[in-house]
Amino acid sequence: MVGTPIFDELRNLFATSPGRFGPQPGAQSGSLKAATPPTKIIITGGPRTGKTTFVGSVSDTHPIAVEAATDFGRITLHADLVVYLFGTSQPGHQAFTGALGAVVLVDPRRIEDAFTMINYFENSSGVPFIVAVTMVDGGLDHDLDELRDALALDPQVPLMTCDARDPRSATAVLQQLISHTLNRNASNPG
Ligand SMILES: Nc1nc2c(ncn2[C@@H]2O[C@H](COP(=O)(O)OP(=O)(O)OP(=O)(O)O)[C@@H](O)[C@H]2O)c(=O)[nH]1
Ligand SMILES: [Mg+2]
Repeated sequence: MVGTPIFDELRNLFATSPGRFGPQPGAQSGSLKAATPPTKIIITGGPRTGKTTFVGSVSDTHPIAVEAATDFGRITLHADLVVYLFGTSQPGHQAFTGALGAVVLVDPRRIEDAFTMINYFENSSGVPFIVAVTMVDGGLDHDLDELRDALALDPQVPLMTCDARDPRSATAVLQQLISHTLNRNASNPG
C-alpha cells in the first residue's frame, strides 16, 4: 500500500512534525542518538466493536493475532516511516506503553462497554485518545453531542463516526487522532 493516495493526508500530518515520530525501521541511528520506539497506535474498545476489522482495513498486511484478543497491523507511509497498530480490549495492555495515541471504538448500542477504557485513558494514562463510533450504518439513534454526554466525554476529546470496514473511514480516524496528538503536544509542550 506504499503510495496509496488515501494515506496522503496521513503522510502530510507526519511531515508537519519531522523528527517527532522516528527513528524508523531502516533509518540510520547515530550512535549518540537515544533510541526511540517506532510509532505505535492502539485500536481499542469493547468486544465486537470492530477492532480487528479496523486494523485490517488500514494495514499493509492481514491483521495478525499476536496473542489471544490482540491484533497487530502495519501501515508503511514511506520506506522509512512505518506506523504499527495494536488492537486490544484490555485497558493498560503492555502494548500501550509509548503509544503515539489510541482510538477507542464504541458501538452506540452498547456504550457501557466503553466506560472502562475511556476512564482508563482519562485517568490512568498519558496516551492521547479519540473516540470513534462504529456500527453506524443503521444511523445513530442520538446525535454525537448526546452520545458525548452519555459517555461523559471531555469536550477536548474528538468524537466521530467510523465504518471500520471502510479503509477511507478508518484512515480519517487515524488522521483525526494524529492531529489531536499534535495539537495536544502543541498546547502542553513537554
Ligand atoms: N456495520 C458495521 N459492522 C462492522 C463495523 N466494523 C466491524 N464490523 C463487523 O462487526 C463484526 C465484529 O468486528 P470485529 O472487527 O471482529 O470486532 P472486534 O472488536 O475485533 O471483536 P472482538 O475481537 O471479538 O472483541 C464483524 O462481522 C465486522 O465485519 C462497522 O464499522 N460497521
Ligand atoms: Mg477482534
